[in-house]
Amino acid sequence: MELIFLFPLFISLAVVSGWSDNKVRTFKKDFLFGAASSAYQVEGAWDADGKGESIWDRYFHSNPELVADNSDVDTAADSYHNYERDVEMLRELGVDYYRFSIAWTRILPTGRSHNINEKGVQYYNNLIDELLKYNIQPMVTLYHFDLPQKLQDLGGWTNPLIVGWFEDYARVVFEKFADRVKYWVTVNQPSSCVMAYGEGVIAPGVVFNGVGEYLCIKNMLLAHAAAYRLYEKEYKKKYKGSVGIALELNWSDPINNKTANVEATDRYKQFTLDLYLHPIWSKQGDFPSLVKEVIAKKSREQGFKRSRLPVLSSEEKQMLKGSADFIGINHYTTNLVKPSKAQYIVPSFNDDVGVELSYRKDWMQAKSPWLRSAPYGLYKLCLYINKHYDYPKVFITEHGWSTSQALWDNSRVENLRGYLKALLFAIEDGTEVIGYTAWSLMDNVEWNAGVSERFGLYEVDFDSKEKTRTARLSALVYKRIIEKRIVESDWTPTNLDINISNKEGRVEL
Ligand code: PNW
Repeated sequence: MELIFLFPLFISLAVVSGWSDNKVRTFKKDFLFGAASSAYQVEGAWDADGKGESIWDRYFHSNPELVADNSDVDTAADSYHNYERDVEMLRELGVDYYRFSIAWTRILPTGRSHNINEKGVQYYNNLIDELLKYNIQPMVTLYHFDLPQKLQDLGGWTNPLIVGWFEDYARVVFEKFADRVKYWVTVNQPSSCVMAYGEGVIAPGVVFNGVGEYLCIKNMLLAHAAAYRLYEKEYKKKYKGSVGIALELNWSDPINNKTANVEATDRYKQFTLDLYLHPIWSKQGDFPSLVKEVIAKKSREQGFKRSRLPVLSSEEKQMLKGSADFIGINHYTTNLVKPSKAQYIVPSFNDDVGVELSYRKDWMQAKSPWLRSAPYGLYKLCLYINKHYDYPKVFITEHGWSTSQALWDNSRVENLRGYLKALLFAIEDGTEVIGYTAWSLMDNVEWNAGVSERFGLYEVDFDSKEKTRTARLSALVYKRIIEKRIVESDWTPTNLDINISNKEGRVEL
């Protein structure tokens, strides 16, 4: 692998990881700290109390061998029965909010809104009320990968009618919970469309490279906008909440300064960042022109009569533009980029982007093969967003690190500290960050990886009937950061005992 580096990359590494000055940077009092999970990954109880089947239920039940470690994904961390303990953990950490998602099929078993499952509604009422009892704000994600199977039977995210189905679902959720929920995330990571409807390597496993993913992306963005507009029109005045979308926004740099690598990196950014940001936050709206041109040209050369990237009508562009109160940033890692040789399936998203990714060998490696620690990437991502989209409000809706099961998770602590320091630099340089969300509150079903890659601040003993949760070192360090509002480089507790955090200094929202 080529590892010759760009001069600017060196500079930014020095600025962000060198921390050459001795200035102590603090998180202001009103900066929010939280932790996250998602329904499928923690709840279990996949068919309890009238819950309908989701695409992940179907996907794993029909192909059990796809769960890498053969773990019990149907039970997961059993948060359906353990939500009180989950809230207790949040109180131990002293966080301001909990980001969790609603399982569409728990509330609407068939996906359609004519049939509401009140027991499912009750579960989320219980969770929300338990959080609020302790002054922890709920941040609710409407959709985190678990589509009702019934809707998948009609094409799922590739069917444009899903925009309406999602709006109807959002209305039910807002009617039931908007009186108590002030932070909303419509959809999590439309970039997952590539694996879900292009490569078919996650649920629903539709292999339709180069076509399916773009239909999914368009419809998911429009579904987001429909939910945003609904809230704006019918709930915002009364409840004054904010609504955003969570995007997977990782950083990338050219592997070296050769023009071809710089160009490839620009293209990669447009396909992985601007594809989602541009329709919502740019003045012009629409998909980025480079993305439109590349896909249109390739489609023509491949014999298609029209571009594989569907167009956005002027009405759709209008609906999307400005349809968010904040950018939810899910940031995990950084990649180095060079152009690819002809090596991908034609047509496919990867062939359209046309790059090959690598990384620096000295970037710490997580348990997940795709995940390496390069904190400067978060800093540079924030600056990129500020430059291109004029200093929008951002919420770090996810950032995290995977390890083995161990409780003394020193690598997670190092990763957490590094990224929070980078975030403090980004804030100092003008980024408007509302809050930071650690992924994840607890170990959970890491999709196809089962429970073999642990992301939790709390370990979950999946072999125990109770799914016992135990604080890791990172939980204590995170708690301390939240209390002190600074990132110390060397604090280590002598043991892993953790108590309910006292709420002094906690902001009233
Ligand atoms: C997120 N990447 O997915 C999801 O929102 C979570 O459900 C998931 O558990 C978590 O991150 C950890 O994987 C991502 O390749 C998957 O950079 C892959 C990437 C980023 C986010």
